[in-house]
Amino acid sequence: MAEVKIGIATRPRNGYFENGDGYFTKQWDDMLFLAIFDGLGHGKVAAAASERCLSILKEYYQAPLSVIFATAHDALRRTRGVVMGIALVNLSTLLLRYAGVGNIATMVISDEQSTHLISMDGIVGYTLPTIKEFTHQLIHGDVIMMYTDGISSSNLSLCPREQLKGADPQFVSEEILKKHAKSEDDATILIAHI
Ligand SMILES: [Mn+2]
Repeated sequence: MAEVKIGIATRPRNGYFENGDGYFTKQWDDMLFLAIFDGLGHGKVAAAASERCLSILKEYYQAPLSVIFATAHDALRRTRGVVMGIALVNLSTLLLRYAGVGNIATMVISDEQSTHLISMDGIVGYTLPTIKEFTHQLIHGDVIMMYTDGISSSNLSLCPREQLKGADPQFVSEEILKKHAKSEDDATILIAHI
């Protein structure tokens, strides 16, 4: 089975203690589950939605993606809601399945090109779209990068591919958070080397 290296960096909006962003990763058998989510707003209300979402993922990560989103949607109805992206990788076949709702950016960075995976409009807990899964065939050496809108995409696009692919993902995640996080929002980035 592939050895996967994962880096994650997250921090709340400047001046806040509670973080409305969250993440959950899990590896079992030959499966890898990667999720990041962003509770709407910031501070306590966003963190409450985010914590509820985390508890659902911990319980349901082995369920089909559509079931995970539907379960989280029900559980988050009386919260501000979250936007969320979930990537599920079969580490034997390297097939990636992705579903995202709302403003979460997910990219696969290969030697030749970067592929953006599509998230659907909506808010988990408020307006859930029909969940569509997208698939993408990975190869060894690919990098999966997921981040919330607290990271500036336009700045991040300047980040060299060699750095993303070459360096330790935890180091790179922390560097990106330092350089490209917006002071006025919670910010999270996850990088997985497949
Ligand atoms: Mn945000």
